[in-house]
Order: sequence, then structure tokens, then C-alpha cells
Amino acid sequence: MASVSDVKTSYNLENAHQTMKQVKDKKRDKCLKIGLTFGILIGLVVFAIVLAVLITVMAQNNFNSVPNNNNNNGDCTTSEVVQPRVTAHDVNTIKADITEHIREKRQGGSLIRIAGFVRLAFHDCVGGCDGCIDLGNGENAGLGLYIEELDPVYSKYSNKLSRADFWQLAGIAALQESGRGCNNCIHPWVQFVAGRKDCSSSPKYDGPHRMFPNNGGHANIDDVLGFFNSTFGLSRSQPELAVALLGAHSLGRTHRGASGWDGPWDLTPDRLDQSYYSDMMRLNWTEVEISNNKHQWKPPIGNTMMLHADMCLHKVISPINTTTGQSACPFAQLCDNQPETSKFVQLFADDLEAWERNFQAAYYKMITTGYTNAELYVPA
Ligand code: HEM
Ligand SMILES: [Ca+2]
Repeated sequence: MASVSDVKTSYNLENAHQTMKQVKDKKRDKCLKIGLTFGILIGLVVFAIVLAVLITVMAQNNFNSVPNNNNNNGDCTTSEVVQPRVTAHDVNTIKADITEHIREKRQGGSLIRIAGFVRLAFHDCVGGCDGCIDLGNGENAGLGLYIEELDPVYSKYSNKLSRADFWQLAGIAALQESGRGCNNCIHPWVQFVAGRKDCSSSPKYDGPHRMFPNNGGHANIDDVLGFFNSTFGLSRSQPELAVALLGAHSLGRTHRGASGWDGPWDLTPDRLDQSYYSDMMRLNWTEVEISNNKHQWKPPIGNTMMLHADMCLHKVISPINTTTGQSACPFAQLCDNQPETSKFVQLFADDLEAWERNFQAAYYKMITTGYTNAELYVPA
């Protein structure tokens, strides 16, 4: 039989066991609580970090997708919207892209877009270079195609420069491409400057028609020199500038479906060579009516042509009948030399360097029309 002391001992032992168990349970509970709290804390910290990273990335993306019209480097303290600034590196990239496009559109070995882009650059600067062409004005007929073609290229860079700047860069890229590998061409080096502003409806223009020099095909020397003076500031006392600039017609052609005239000015329409001047001097041009009241000049052989606006640089062909479009002197060889400008046609037919120098100066004036020096900048 167990004694009382035995029972007591066993009771005490049991008690001790229970107490130990309770202590252990409490310890385990405490550990669990600490672990849980610690886990929640770590979870919260990780969540906060992930959230912060997400917010930063989203904010970054959002910032990048907005065209950077400010040059204040993200400092949003000013609400003033200023034009984007294109860098010299961007200019090289964009020019290479345009040149690639010109080469892709080659037709039968001829770089036909060269002429189109130079004409677009000229027409955009009539009334101030503003990235807007009035396709409702017959003088701009044919330019819609080039605008449409260039727009996907432009949209890649529209956060870097205005359309007006882009079109001028396209003109410069075209001029450079026209001289590649050509010894008897001018290689006009025209400084590209940026900072032009587009009109609000660019590339369309809905304002009143701007004045063009062709005067319905009746342009005489006063129309031509007067136009270049009033529109591009080419001084009437330096007619060589206008004569040099019109040498751009060494590129491209007239199209029956656009202006209604027909044919290229010379046999090298993707080359800025002297044929425009030398052919004008040397060939026996006669005036022909190519459609109702539309006259142009043709040589004895071949399909090249001159407009009155071209021929008047060399010969006195006025007055031109404003109804019939007929000149007063239909056989060029029998007409007097134009006193103000014929000597420059001769000069540029003989002296490539003189043409290049004058072309560069006149072209630069043209592509900065409507802007002060302070408004334009050389990309750096
Ligand atoms: C008196 C001034 C001018 C007159 C009357 C004039 C007139 C014309 C006409 C009627 C066309 C034919 C358009 C067609 O049928 O597609 C033409 C084409 C052209 N013009 Fe002029 N233009 C003048 C000045 C300029 C200037 C200043 C430049 C450039 C600096 C220029 C560059 C061109 C070029 C490159 C083409 C050929 C376009 C092509 O092949 O698609 N022109 N111009
Ligand atoms: Ca040519």
C-alpha cells in the first residue's frame, strides 16, 4: 500500500509536471506571437518597398510618354510651354532616316523625292516657314503626297522638333543627297537651324491663300525678283541671289497632273548641276502652248522645258498676255538679254563655285523666313 508521503510525492510531481507544461505552453505562445508580429512587420516592409518601386516606375513611364515640351528638365514650377530642343545627334539620326526614305522611293535609278522635298521646303517658307501647306491652293498641287509620306517619319521625332523644322531638315537632306558622287554638282552646305513653330492646324493650312510667284503662269522678271525680295528678303540690288535660288529647278520636273506644265528643266532631274543654266543659255528655245492658255518653252530636241519664270531670267519676254499666257517674244534667240539677270545665268553656267556660294546664301534666307536669329538655334 502506498503511504501518504508517497501519494504526496506523486501529487507534487504531477503538479510540477503540469506547471512545467504550462510554462512551456506559455513560452510557445509567446514565441508564436513574436514570430507572427515579426512576420507581419517584414510583410509590411516588403509591401511598402514594392509599392514604392511600382509608383516610381509608373511615374517614370508617365513622364516619358508626355512629349517634352519644356526645356526646364522636369521642373514643373513654371507653366510656360516652350518648344522642344533638338540636339546635333538627333539631327544626324533624323537626317539619316529621311535619306533612307529618299533612297527607298528611288524610281528607275532616279532619286525622285529629292526634288519633291526641296519644293516642299520652299513652299512651306512662303508666308513664313510654319509646317503648314494649303492644299486648297493650286500652287501647292502635288505636295500632299510628300507630306503624307513624310508624316510617319516625322511622328517618330515629333517630341524633338516642329514639323516646320523637320520639313526644312528634309530639304537639306535632299540637297545633300543630290550632290552625292556628283563632280559637276553644287554641294550646298546649308546650316540647319531649329526653333520654327508650326501653325495650329499643321500640316494643313486654312488661312487666306498665300502669294506665289508664278502669277498664273504669267510671271515676268518683276514678278520673280519682286517675289523673292518681298517674301524672302533677297535684295533687288543683288539679283544674283534670286537667279541662284531658282537654279533649284535643276532638280525635278513639272507635272501635268499637278501644276499643268509638263517636263523636267534638264536631263539630270536628281542632280543640282549647271545644266539648268547652260541649257537655258545654249539651246534654241521656242514658246509653245501646251494646253488652253498655258505656255512653256521647249528646246528643238527632247522633252525638257522652261517656265516663263525661268526664261525671263535670261531673256526679255515681257509683256506676257495675262489672258492667253503668251509672251511678247516667243523665239528666245531673237529676244534681248535681260539686263538685270542674264549675266548671272551666264556666270552660274560657267562657275560652279559662284552658283554654290549664292545658292547657299539665298537658300538659308529662304528657310529662316519669319524668324529672328534669337528665335532659331543651331542644335548642339
Ligand atoms: C519664281 C519662282 C518659282 C516658280 C514660278 C516655280 C514654279 C514651279 C512649278 C510650276 C513647278 C512644277 C510643279 C509640278 O507640276 O509638280 C515647280 C517645281 C519645282 N520647284 Fe519651283 N518655282 C519657283 C521657285 C522655286 C524655288 C525657290 C525652289 C527651291 C529653292 C523651287 C524648287 C522646285 C522644285 C525642286 C521643283 C520640282 C518638284 C518635283 O519634281 O516634284 N522652285 N516650280
Ligand atoms: Ca539637273
